[in-house]
Amino acid sequence: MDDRTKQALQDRVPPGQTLTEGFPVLHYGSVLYYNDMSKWDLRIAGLVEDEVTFSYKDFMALPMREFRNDIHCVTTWSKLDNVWEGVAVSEIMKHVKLKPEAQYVMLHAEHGWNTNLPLEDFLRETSFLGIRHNGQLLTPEHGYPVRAVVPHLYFWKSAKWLRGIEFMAKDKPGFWERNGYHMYGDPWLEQRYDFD
Ligand SMILES: Nc1nc2c(c(=O)[nH]1)N[C@H]1C(S)=C(S)[C@@H](COP(=O)(O)O)O[C@H]1N2
Ligand SMILES: [Mo]
Repeated sequence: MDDRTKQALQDRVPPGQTLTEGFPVLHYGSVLYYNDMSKWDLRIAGLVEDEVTFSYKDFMALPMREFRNDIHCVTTWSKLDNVWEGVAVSEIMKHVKLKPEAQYVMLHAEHGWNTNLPLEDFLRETSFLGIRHNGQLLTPEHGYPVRAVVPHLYFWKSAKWLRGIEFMAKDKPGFWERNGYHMYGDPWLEQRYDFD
């Protein structure tokens, strides 16, 4: 690798992060294994005119496309050049009419795990609900069947085993945020923890 290529890669790595080639598995609690997708749904609720629920079949019929990104975990690993397939958040939002007070989002996963982020970050064109990573269906460990991916924030905001999207007027801490992680989590600003 020449120096310019090396520098170009290095410019994609936020401060305090180290590149990994693997795909570490990180979460609180146990991995979910589904055997009956007829019981799975994704519920869109909170400050919406009408709640929307996607069954697994409905969800899988939504338009999917490829996304490429770099991901940055707060525990200091970064993984470049991920190739995903998923549903753009903008595609989901075609089915949802937000109330004007909606400013924040809570992503709800299985086991009551959740994470918060501002609405505008959720709505970025780089945010999506992923079903495949590097050509493979998500494994149970990585959030099968559907995980959020919000690549411009630390990877803890990318909820695995996603089951709900809740729109809120005010920010509210999710699971790790209640346990000292930063409310926003910008990797370029090293917004890791919020202890004072
Ligand atoms: N449902 C759920 N999603 C989660 C977590 C979790 O504990 N539960 N952990 C987050 C954290 S801290 C990270 S770093 C990433 C890790 O995703 P990976 O295991 O696919 O690498 O998932 C995020 N999504
Ligand atoms: Mo993490």
